Amino acid sequence: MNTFFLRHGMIVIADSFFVNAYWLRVITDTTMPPHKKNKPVRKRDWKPEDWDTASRQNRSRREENAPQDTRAAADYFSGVTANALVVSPYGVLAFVQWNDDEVLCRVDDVLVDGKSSVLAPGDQVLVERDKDDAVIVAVRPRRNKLSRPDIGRDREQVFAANIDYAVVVASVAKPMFNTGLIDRYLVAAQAGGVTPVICLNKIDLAETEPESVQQYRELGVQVIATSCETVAGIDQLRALLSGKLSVLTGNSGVGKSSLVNALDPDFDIDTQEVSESTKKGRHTTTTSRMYALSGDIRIIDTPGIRQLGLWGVTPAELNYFFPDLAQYSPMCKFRDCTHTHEPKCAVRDAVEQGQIGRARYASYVRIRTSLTEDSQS
Ligand SMILES: Nc1nc2c(ncn2[C@@H]2O[C@H](COP(=O)(O)OP(=O)(O)OP(=O)(O)O)[C@@H](O)[C@H]2O)c(=O)[nH]1
Ligand SMILES: [Mg+2]
Ligand SMILES: [Zn+2]
Repeated sequence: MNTFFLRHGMIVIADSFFVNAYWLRVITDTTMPPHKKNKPVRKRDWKPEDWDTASRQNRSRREENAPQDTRAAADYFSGVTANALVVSPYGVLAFVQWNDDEVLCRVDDVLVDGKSSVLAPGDQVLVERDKDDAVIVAVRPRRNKLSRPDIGRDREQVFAANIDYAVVVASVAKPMFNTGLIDRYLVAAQAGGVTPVICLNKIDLAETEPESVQQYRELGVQVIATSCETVAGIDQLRALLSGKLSVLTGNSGVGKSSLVNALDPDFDIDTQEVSESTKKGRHTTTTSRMYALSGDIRIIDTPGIRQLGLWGVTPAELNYFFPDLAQYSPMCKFRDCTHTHEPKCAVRDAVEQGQIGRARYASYVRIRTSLTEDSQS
């Protein structure tokens, strides 16, 4: 729990570092003065493609209110001209990159839901600033995003927006290489419209690469092997990320923050050893934050996540986010085959014949079970 003193002496408690995107609202008239109360706002979804991010319970009601004509809606939202980039949301405040400065802004009420704003690092925003105050009053439609369900609440948490690459960091050891988590991140990236890249870190700790890494290359996912200790692979990662905005995601302790420090030696952000007894990270990074590194690299460091939930993916759709499985599903006897128990299932046959990796199939089944449980709860 963190406290912040505002200019007016008010204390703001910020207890949620991830960003909630349930009520995504855009102001109808972005030229309005920021402090005017009861301004005419319209509750809107972010953009037509994002309507599925609405609360499942409220989805139909919200769709009724949404603009009917997709083109008209896109024009409506694209009217916001951004002049700053969100670096780090912080409850009802947010740091933004404004020209070359980093400025702490208030977030206008229309972009706040409960104790936190709906903003995420990478959001392009309109800031109105006078000599005493800086207020974020509007936000551009998102090109893409990486998100998950907000724990215990039926809404979405977006942890990075408008990103070129989702860098899924996994360590070969300490903590143990975990394909289950990678598979979940790959689904989340595809669901959010983001290109994933796998960064296999801590390669100084193993003689050989884990066998299952090759399957990701075969799926067309770029894999970069790195070590923050020996700096192996860091140049390659730097070249990939140059000129881009990316997000580092993955389990706690895999070395996300260490990679930021390795990419730019001018940085020295907090990192912490993995616990000797549990072999797990200690959740050192507690808030998502964008860094501007040398070499024109912008990168969002995020806190490690133990179990990544998936937002906006139904059990029936999951198949499509596993392209290695999906290529066989048209051959299943039943069109709505879940590939878990049905007879004459081409996917399970392909697993038996070694054409689909068993671990990938196991991930599919595990994720499907969790999505089915979620949709029943
Ligand atoms: N041997 C080795 N250790 C590394 C490497 N990269 C990071 N580490 C160590 O791993 C530990 C965890 O690194 P962090 O960068 O804090 O990990 P993180 O992913 O940011 O963790 P959270 O912030 O908790 O999500 C630190 O002790 C690092 O020094 C590497 O390539 N090789
Ligand atoms: Mg960290
Ligand atoms: Zn099947």
